[in-house]
Amino acid sequence: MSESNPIKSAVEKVVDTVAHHGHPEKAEIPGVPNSEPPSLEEPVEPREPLAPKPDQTGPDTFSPTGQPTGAPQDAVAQGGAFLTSAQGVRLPDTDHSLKAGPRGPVLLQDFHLREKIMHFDHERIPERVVHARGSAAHGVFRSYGTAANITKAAFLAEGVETPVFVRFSTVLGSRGSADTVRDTRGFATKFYTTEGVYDLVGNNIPVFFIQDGIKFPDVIHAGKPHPDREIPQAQSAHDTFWDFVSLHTEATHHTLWNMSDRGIPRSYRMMEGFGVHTFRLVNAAGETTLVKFHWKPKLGVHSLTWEEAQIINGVDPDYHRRDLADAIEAGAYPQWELGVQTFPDTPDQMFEGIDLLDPTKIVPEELAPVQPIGLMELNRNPSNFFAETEQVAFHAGHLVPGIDVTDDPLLAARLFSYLDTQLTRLGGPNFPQIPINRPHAPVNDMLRDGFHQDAVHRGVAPYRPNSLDGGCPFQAGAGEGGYVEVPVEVAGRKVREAPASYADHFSQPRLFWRSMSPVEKEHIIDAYTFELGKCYEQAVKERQLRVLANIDPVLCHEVAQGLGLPAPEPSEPLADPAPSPALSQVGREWPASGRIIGIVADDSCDLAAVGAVREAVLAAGMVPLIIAPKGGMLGTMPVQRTFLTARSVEFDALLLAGAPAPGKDAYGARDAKAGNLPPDGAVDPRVVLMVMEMYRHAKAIGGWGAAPRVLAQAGVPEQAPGVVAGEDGEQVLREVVLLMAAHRVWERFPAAA
Ligand code: HDE
Repeated sequence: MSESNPIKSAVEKVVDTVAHHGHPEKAEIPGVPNSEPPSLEEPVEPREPLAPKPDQTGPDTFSPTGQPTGAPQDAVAQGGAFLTSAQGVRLPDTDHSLKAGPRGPVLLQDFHLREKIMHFDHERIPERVVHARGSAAHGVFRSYGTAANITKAAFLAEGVETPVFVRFSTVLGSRGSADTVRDTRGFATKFYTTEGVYDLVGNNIPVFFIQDGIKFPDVIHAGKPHPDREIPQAQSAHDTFWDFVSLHTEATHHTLWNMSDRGIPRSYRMMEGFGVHTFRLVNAAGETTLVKFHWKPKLGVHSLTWEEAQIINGVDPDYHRRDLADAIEAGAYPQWELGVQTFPDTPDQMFEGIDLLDPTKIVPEELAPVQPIGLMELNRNPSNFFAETEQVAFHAGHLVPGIDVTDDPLLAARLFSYLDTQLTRLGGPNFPQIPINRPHAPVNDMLRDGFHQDAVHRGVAPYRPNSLDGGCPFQAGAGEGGYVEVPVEVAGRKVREAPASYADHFSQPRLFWRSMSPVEKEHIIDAYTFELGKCYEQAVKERQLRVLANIDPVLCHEVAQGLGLPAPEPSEPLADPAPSPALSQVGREWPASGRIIGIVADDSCDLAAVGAVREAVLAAGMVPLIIAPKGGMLGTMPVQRTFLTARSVEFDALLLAGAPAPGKDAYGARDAKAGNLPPDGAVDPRVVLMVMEMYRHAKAIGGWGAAPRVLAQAGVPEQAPGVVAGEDGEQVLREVVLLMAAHRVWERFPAAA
C-alpha cells in the first residue's frame, strides 16, 4: 500500500498510529504455532530446538537474587538435539518401557519410565483461589515524570523505562473456564523497577463488593459454584450469589458495574484498570498526597453484547486470551496510560464528601480529573504459559519507596493474603525466586533455605548485627533508598465497627445508573433480568428487587416486569447525584488497530478486488480473515475460515464480496448451523446467519457486487444504519472502518430509537 492510498489515510483517522508499531517479523495473520513451518513427514535428523516465535520471550534473565546474568533467554529453555533424562543423560527410546521380553512384565529398574511418570503425576499446582483464569504479556512502562512532584518512586521520574508483566483475569471461574463470562476482570501489573518490584494489583471495575477484607471469603463462596453440585461454572447468575448480594447491600455498586457492559469486555486491550483503594504517595520532601490509580486504554473501553458473549463461550472459550496474544503477534501492541486522581491528605481522608477509605465509592472524574503519569505498552508474548503466566505472583504489599498504603480495611486484608496464598499455590516461601517473579534490583535479604531454594547464598552470618560477614547486609535509610513508612498517626478504640459513612450503599449506584446512555441502561436491565431469572428462589429475586428500588424505580420496574413480579417501593429516600459522563462507554471515537474484519468471498467474486481490500485492511493495522466455502487458497489468498468454522462473533465488521451459493457441506450432516433445505437462488445459509448476527449485534456490515442478495436473505435493509452497500470494495471498506470508530452501530439497539 502506498502512503497516498486513500483507504489507508481514511483508516488512519481512526487507527492510532502510536498504538500500531510495525514489527519486523510480525505475522500477517496471527496464530502461527511455531517459528518454522513443519514438514509433512516426521523430522528425523537431530537438530537444536527451534527458536521461539518473534513475538515471544521469557522473563528477562536475572539471577534468583536479582542480578542481571546477561544470559540469553534460551539458557533457561531446553537445549541439545537429543532427548535426555532430567539428569541430562541421553535416552534411546521413550515409547517402550523396559520389559523382560516384548510380552514380559515391566521392570522396576526402568529409571526413565519412573521419572517420566513421576513428573507427569505432579504437573499440576493448585489454581489461584480467585482469578484462576487469566492471560498475560510482557511490556514496558515509560514515565512522563508528571508524578515526580508527588512521589519519589524512581520509576515515576521523567523518562524512566521500566519492564512490566501484566496478567488479566476473570475472578470466579476455574483455570479452564471460558473467557467471556459476565464477571469482574483482574488487571495486575508487575513493575520491575530499579528499587525492587512494585505490583499494582487492580481490577477493571473501580469499586469492590465489600468494605472490609474479613468478608472476602463470604462474597467468593457466594459467587463460586454451589458446593453440592459444583455448578454453575464462572457465573454469577445463581441463587447463592444473589442471596448474598441482596442481603449485603454494600455490594450493590460493584454488582451494578458487573451487570453493565463492563462485565463483558470486548478485549483485555479495551478495558480500564483501577487500583480501587486510595494509596498514599510521598515525595522526597516527605509531603504526602492521596491518589487513586487508573489505567486508560488507548483503544477505548468496549464491550461485547450479552448474546455475543454467550455464543463466544462455546465457539471460542479462549477468546480474550487469543485476542491479546494475536494482537501482540500481529504487532498491534496495546497501550494504556497510567493516571492518578489526587486528593489532599487531610486527617478525615474525605474528598467532596466521599470517603476515600471506602472501596465501594468512586470519585467522579469530573470532580477529580485523571492526570496522566506514564504510558504502558505490551509488546511481547510469554513463551511458556505455566512458567510465566501461571507462576507469576502478585502482592498488594510489593511496594517501592514513594508509594504507601492507607487504612482501607479491604487493603489491609490483601496485604496479608497475597503472600499467604503463594505458600499453597507455589509450594513454599521462595516463590520470589521463580524467574518471572525475580526483581531487577539486587537482593540481599537474610531469608534462607526453604523448598525450592534457587539462590546459593554465601557467608555464615544471615543475621544482624554480625561481624563475621563484615556486617553485611547494611540497613538503608530513606537517603539510601530504604522503604520508610510514612509516619502516620494512629489511635482509636479497639472495635469491630465500620465508620458511619460506610452505610451509604445506594447513592453511588444511582450515580452510575444515571450516567448511562439509554442503550447501556437497557443492557443493565437485561442483565439483571437474565441473572435473577436464572435464580430458583422467589424470595431471592424479590429481595434483590428491593435493592434495585433503592437504585432507581425505572430499573426496578423493568426488571420486575421481566421476572413477572411486582416492583417494590424504595425503602430509602433516593439521592440526587449529578451524572458522571466519563462512566459511559458510548459517544466517542477510538482507534481500530488490531480489530478483526471478516471478508466473505468465493470463486464467483472479483478476487482482485478482494485482494486489494485485504491488503488495505492489513496496511491499516487490522486483521483480515478470508471466509470461503472451503479451506486452502482462494485465488492467491489463504483462507482462514470456512463457512463451517466461521461464526459472526469473531469479527468486528463483516465485508461481503458477493453472494456465495450454498457450499458443498451446507444442509448436510457436517454443519448444524446451516439448517435445512436450500430455497432456490439461496445464499449459503451460514453466511446469511453471520449477517443476521452481525446486524443484531450492531456491528458494521459492508458489501459490494452481489452482496445485496445476502442482505435481502438475512432480512437486513440496505439503508439500515451501519450497512454499507456499494460498487467498490475499497470505498466500502473506508466507510466501514469509519463506522468501527464508534465500536458499534448504536442506533440499531431498540433503546436508541
Ligand atoms: Fe485479590 N486475591 N483479594 N483482589 N486479586 C488474589 O492472590 C484477596 C481484591 C486481584 O493475576 C489471590 O495470587 C483478598 C481487590 C487480582 O495473579 C488472593 C481480598 C482487588 C488478582 C487474593 C482481595 C483484587 C487477585 C488469589 C479482600 C482489586 C489476580 C491468587 C481483602 C483491587 C492476580 C493470588 C494475578 C488475586 C486475595 C480483594 C485484585 C487469594 C483476601 C479489592 C487482579 O491472595
